[in-house]
Amino acid sequence: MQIPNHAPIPELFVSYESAQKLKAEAGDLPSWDLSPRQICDLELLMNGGFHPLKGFMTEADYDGVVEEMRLESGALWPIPITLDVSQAFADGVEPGQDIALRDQEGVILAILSVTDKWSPDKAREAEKVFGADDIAHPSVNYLHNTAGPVYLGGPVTGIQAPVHYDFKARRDTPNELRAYFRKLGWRRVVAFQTRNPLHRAHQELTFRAAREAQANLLIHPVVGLTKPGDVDHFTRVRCYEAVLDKYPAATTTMSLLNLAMRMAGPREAVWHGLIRKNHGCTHMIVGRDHAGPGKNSAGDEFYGPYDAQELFRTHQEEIGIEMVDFKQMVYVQDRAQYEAADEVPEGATVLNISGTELRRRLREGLEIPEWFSFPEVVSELRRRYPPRSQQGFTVFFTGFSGSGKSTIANALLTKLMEMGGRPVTLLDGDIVRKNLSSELGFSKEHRDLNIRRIGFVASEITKNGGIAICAPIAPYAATRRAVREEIEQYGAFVEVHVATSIEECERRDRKGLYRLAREGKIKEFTGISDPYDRPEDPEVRLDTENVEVDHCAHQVFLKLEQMGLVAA
Ligand code: PPS
Repeated sequence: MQIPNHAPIPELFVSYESAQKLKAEAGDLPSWDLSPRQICDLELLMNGGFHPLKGFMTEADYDGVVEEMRLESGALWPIPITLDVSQAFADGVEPGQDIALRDQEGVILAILSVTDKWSPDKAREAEKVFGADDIAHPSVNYLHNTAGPVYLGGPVTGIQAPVHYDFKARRDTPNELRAYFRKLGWRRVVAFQTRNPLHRAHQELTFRAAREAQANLLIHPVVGLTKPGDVDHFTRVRCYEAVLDKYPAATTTMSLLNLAMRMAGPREAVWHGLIRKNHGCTHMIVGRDHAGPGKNSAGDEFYGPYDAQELFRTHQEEIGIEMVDFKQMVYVQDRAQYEAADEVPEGATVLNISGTELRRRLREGLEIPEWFSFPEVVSELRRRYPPRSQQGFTVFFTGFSGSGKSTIANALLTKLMEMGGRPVTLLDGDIVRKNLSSELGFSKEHRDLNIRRIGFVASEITKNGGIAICAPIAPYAATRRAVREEIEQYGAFVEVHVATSIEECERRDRKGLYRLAREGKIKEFTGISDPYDRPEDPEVRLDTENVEVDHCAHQVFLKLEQMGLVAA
């Protein structure tokens, strides 16, 4: 049943006194530590954002939703809201039992009275809900590779909402937004769902949508989980705040929605509509490719560009919210203004900058024109995505003991320090073993741990805009790959293979260790009695025999220049 916008939406919280009592009792219950996605889902279940759901879905609700977008009651609901758990946890829980749901710090947020426990057919869920059992779809990937194998369902009793430390004043429950609209006398409100920074085209289209619907505007960005690789919400919120000033006074507001998106295109649009209805909106903008997940593994789009609008239109009445379908806005150069793509006069010059092109310009520090975005937004994005020559990165030397890693790494360190600009740290094998890994030996397990520690420190340095130079032996390819993946989330990873042969290292034997290894006095010695996986595709491979150290360091420096990591 739809709740009229002037009335409050039912929440799942109990009174403060009951919550205190429940909290004390819940200490004895089996407890499940919620994943970040489950915390988002639970928050919207408890605060009424997912009304009419009263808990995590039962098997009957789930089947109905997967097959025909309907709960057992017949109500429209397109996305499964399920509590996935591990097999081990599920084995210890039976229907009829209560479990405590905790956040990642262990705070009890709710009690789930388990009525259903089942192992879902994930391939069917993927096909029906997301349109294909293809892990190129982020939610299908999540379903198969992150979600647990068993679902628990049943009603939820809310004890307390998840705590947020960021942008508190910008977060509103459905009832808080309903009350706000009532207080301001906003009877018609058009919601704009977004997971991206707003540029001029978005401002133009939202403003027009509000005018067309004769409504006030709610910018309602998602700050829960969005598509992997999106601009982080801290940056986005600062950008949104800058754009808010561009709307006529008192027409527009912004509120942050802690939703975990599923990128389910058409079904997601319907879901967003139901959620916005619960938040007291009367209209919602659905644009081209709403909540699109990108391309499938064959390189084609998962959904047609207007599938979301079509499905929304079919169910509009039941959702209880009117769709404002939106045409793409483009900049018409001759008229120096934005216009709907389908209204542009023939022959006019139209300008556009795609998301990929914007990222390229940010990366390379190129101009982003005024017609495209607001200077405040561009400067926030530039702060977050400085050009490569100002970003952090890691140079990771690998090679046998005595291959020359430390000497070349030191020479590179000096060159980079001489240049200045960014802090540089050298994590040399020996130094790390003294300071970070003094308790470790040279078993495979200990070497892995050692390299992972180096990787962690290097990733933190890289994330914070510094340069990390690492110089361990790092003999195992799999561990080097893991470190690369960790660091590449934040900046470049430059693998340098110091390819001095084992024969040459042994001939040099600068520390006398090879002789001891040959005599069996040092065990598990790399290259003698322990393996070394030769890097297959390093960014740089150095031949050190008959070559000056300085020349080797220079080769690495040239590579850094070529990659745009140091200014030419
Ligand atoms: S690893 O495998 O990456 O964890 O090794 P690393 O931390 O770089 O440490 C290598 C230095 O330790 C000395 N050493 C040994 N190396 C290889 N195998 C064994 N068993 C061993 N025992 C001691 C050696 O001096 C290495 O220093 P470098 O600077 O590489 O010559």
